[in-house]
Amino acid sequence: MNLKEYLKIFKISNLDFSKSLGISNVSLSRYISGDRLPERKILEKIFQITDGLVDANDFYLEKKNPNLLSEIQKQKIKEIVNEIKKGNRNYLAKAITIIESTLLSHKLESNLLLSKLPSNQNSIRIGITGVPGVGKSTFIETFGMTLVDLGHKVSVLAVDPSSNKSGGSILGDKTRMTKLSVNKNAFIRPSPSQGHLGGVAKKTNDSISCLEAAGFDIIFVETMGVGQAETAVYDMVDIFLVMLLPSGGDELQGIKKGIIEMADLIVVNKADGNLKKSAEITTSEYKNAQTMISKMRKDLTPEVLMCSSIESFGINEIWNYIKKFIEISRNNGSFFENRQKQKIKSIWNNLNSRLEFYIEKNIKTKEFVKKIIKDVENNNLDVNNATDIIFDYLSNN
Ligand SMILES: Nc1nc2c(ncn2[C@@H]2O[C@H](COP(=O)(O)OP(=O)(O)OP(=O)(O)O)[C@@H](O)[C@H]2O)c(=O)[nH]1
Ligand SMILES: [Mg+2]
Repeated sequence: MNLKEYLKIFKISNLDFSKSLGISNVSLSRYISGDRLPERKILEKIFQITDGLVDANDFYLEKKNPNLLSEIQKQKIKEIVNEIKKGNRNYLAKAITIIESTLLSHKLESNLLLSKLPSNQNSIRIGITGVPGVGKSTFIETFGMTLVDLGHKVSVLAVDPSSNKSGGSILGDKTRMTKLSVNKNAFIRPSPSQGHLGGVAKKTNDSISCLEAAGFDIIFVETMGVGQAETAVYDMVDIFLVMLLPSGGDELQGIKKGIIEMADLIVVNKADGNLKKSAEITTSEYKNAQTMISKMRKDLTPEVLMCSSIESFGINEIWNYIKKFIEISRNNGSFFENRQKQKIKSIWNNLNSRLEFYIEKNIKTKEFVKKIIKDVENNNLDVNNATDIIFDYLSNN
């Protein structure tokens, strides 16, 4: 990190910093502006005082630092931020495209953009999971339209890293959300289909920030009840809804173990026609089982409700429960506490996924690492020693 950034982030004045270095404020300004390079002793001191965050490279490489945005780029981001705040959908789409891009220049733009967006604590983030075909998209269409009619601005995102169809699974879902997808108070975005779950989750989290800054107060995040995406979605929403088919237990339905325990709300869908009776039975079975379920972040016992997304039955009860859940958690503070925790958690999640990427690109490709792997394959080196050698290299790098 360069020194200027360091002082800004840690809110240290130039004067105070120059004093701790034992140099004049003028000398420090010259180092910061790049007019002069600090001598070795000063570099070492800076390294120590900043806990290694500012090192010699940050001075020598400063002049050709690619990590800087041009004035034109900064201006562009400023314009996007302003337009997003006005609720401009085209700019919102532009912003999300930048967030989802893998180009380095876009990454820098995206960081600047996200740092300028106002946070919005008035929104409700609703996660929805359930096996393919349970009716998540149809439910979001019906429920979403009800909310739009009540004056809300509704957005729909998806986390589906397994999908490599262009545009992700929601593209197909747009045909399930025919009314919502053309409504000016709704915004539907397919899952970023490239990359690992960690990357997709980060992009979804960042998109949520854009949508909230644009005034969307209801954010649906849909994911399939298979794979690992549920936990990622659970960690980005205020309330987590698990949708079930009107027959059989969760194992029979193919719902992964542990998902039911995460639910703040269970909804048995398709309670219509000749499925209604089984929906009632499934609902009461789950209601009875609820007493056994551990509460993860709840002030309410998770509710089990029944609905038909096609006939719009049960939708109001679901909305009332969500409102009650959010109101209680806002009043007792757990809503805000949860969002704070989620923010911190995303730092570690983002770091993990960046580290994974770094190992893939910069470590596995090193000749000496390849040699170590060969040695392990030939039984000349054991796994623990190999791991230690590579980790030592990684942590000293
Ligand atoms: N009878 C009945 N059918 C429904 C209901 N909701 C959805 N369906 C049907 O169930 C099928 C799957 O619906 P989707 O909304 O695409 O399900 P999904 O959970 O989003 O599926 P994926 O996105 O593939 O995971 C469609 O044929 C819907 O018409 C309902 O309330 N009643
Ligand atoms: Mg769907």
